[in-house]
Amino acid sequence: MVKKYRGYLQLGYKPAKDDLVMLYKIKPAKGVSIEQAAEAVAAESSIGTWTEVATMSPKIKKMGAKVFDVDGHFVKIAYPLELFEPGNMPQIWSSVAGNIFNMKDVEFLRLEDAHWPEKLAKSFYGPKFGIPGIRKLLKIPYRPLCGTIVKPKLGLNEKEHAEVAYEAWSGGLDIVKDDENLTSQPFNKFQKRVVETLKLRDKAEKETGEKKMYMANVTAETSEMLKRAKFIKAQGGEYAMVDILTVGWSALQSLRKENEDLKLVLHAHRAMHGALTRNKEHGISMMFIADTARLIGVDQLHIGTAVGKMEESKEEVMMIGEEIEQGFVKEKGHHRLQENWHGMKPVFAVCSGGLHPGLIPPLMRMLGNDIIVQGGGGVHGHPQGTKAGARAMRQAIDAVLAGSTLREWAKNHYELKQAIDKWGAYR
Ligand code: CAP
Ligand code: MG
Repeated sequence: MVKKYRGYLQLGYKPAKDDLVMLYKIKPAKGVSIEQAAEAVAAESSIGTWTEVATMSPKIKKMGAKVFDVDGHFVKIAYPLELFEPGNMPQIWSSVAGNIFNMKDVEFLRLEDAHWPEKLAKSFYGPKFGIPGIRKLLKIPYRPLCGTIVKPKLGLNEKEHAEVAYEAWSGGLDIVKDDENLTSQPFNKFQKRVVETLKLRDKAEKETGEKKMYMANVTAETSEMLKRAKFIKAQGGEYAMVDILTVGWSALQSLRKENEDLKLVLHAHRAMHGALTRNKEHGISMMFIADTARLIGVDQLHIGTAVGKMEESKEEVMMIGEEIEQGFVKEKGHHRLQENWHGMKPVFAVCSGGLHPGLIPPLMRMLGNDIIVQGGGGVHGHPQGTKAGARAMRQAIDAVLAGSTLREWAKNHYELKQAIDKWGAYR
C-alpha cells in the first residue's frame, strides 16, 4: 500500500500541557504497518486526508496530530488544543471518535482513553452536585445509597407506578428510578406519573423521616426533554434521569446548561453503551464515555457491577469507578491515561443490573461506600414483594457496614433471609 499520510509520526514527541492525548488500540489492515495505520488515524482525526492537498500550508501542517508513542498495538496521539472548539462535545467526538473507525487502513480500532488538557476540560460545566452535593441533599454522609428501578419496565399505569415507588421507599430505599424505556407512553404519561409519584414520595418522607428521591426519566427530543425537566422542578422534584447515549451529547449539554438554573441532580443511564464498548478490539471504551459524561456534568453514572447480569470485568468497573470519583488518577496498563480533574466534582458511581441483596458484600468490597446500589428484579422479585425486597437490600448494606456476613445477619432479619434463600449470598 502506498504511504499516503506523511508527517504525523513523531515518536518521542513530548505532549504539550494543552494537548489532548488519546490512547488507541489499533489492529492495522493486512499489509499496513502499525505506524502507517497510526498515521492514518492521526491524519483523519485532525487535519489530513488520503492524499496531499494543494490547500495545505506549513501553518496548518503544524496543527496536525502527532503519533508520539507506539507500543505493540497501542498508540498514543497528541492533538493541539486549537483543533477543538471549547465546550463542543459533539465536535470533539467527530474528531477523535469519528471517521477513524471505518478507515480501510485499520482492521480494528478501539478508543481506550483520553487525557484532557485543563483548558478543554474547563470549557465544560462538570457535575453540579457530585458525590458531596448528593450526600448532603439526602443527608446520608457515609453509607452506599440504595435504590430501585420500578418493574415491570413498562406497563404499569401512573398510579400503580407511584404505589410501587412508595412501597420501595417505605421499605427503606433512598431512590426510585424510572426504567430507561419508560418516558411518556399512552399507558403512563410523564406528567401524571411525576405528580402521582412525588405525592407518594412526600408521604414516604413524612412516614420514615428520611429523604426520598424520585428519578423521573426525561429522555426525549431535546426541547421536550427540557420541558420535562422544568416540570419536575415545578412539581418539587429534585432529580432527573437521562439516557445519555440515546439522547446524544448535544442534548445532554443542553440539559446540563438548563440545569444551571434548575439545579436537579442528573442521573445518567447508559443504554446502548454495549454497542460501543463490548468489543475489546473495536469501538469506544466506557472509560471515554465516562470522561465525557463527567465533563458535560452528570452527577451519577452507571458503571456496571461486575457481579450482576451485564458483561464486564471487575478491573474495568473498578477503573471506571476511580476515573469518575477521584480528583486524580494514574495511568493504568493500556486502558487508562493519567487524569487530573482540576477540581471538577466527583460523579457518584451507580451499580445496577442483576443485583440482589446477596451480591452486596462483593460489590461493596470491590467499590467501597461511594456507590449507589440499584436493584430492580432484586427488589420486586422478593418472595414477599417490593417492600420486603427493599428491606432486604437495606439489611444487606447494614450487615456489611456492621462487619457481619449476610447469613449471620439474616438470623435476625427475616426479609434478608428470604432474599438469600431465593438468590443466594456471596462473599
Ligand atoms: C436494572 C436495569 C438497568 C440495567 C443497566 C435494567 O434492572 O434497570 O437498566 O441494569 O445496567 O433495566 O436492567 P435489574 P448498566 O436490577 O432488574 O437488573 O447501565 O450497567 O448497563
Ligand atoms: Mg433499566
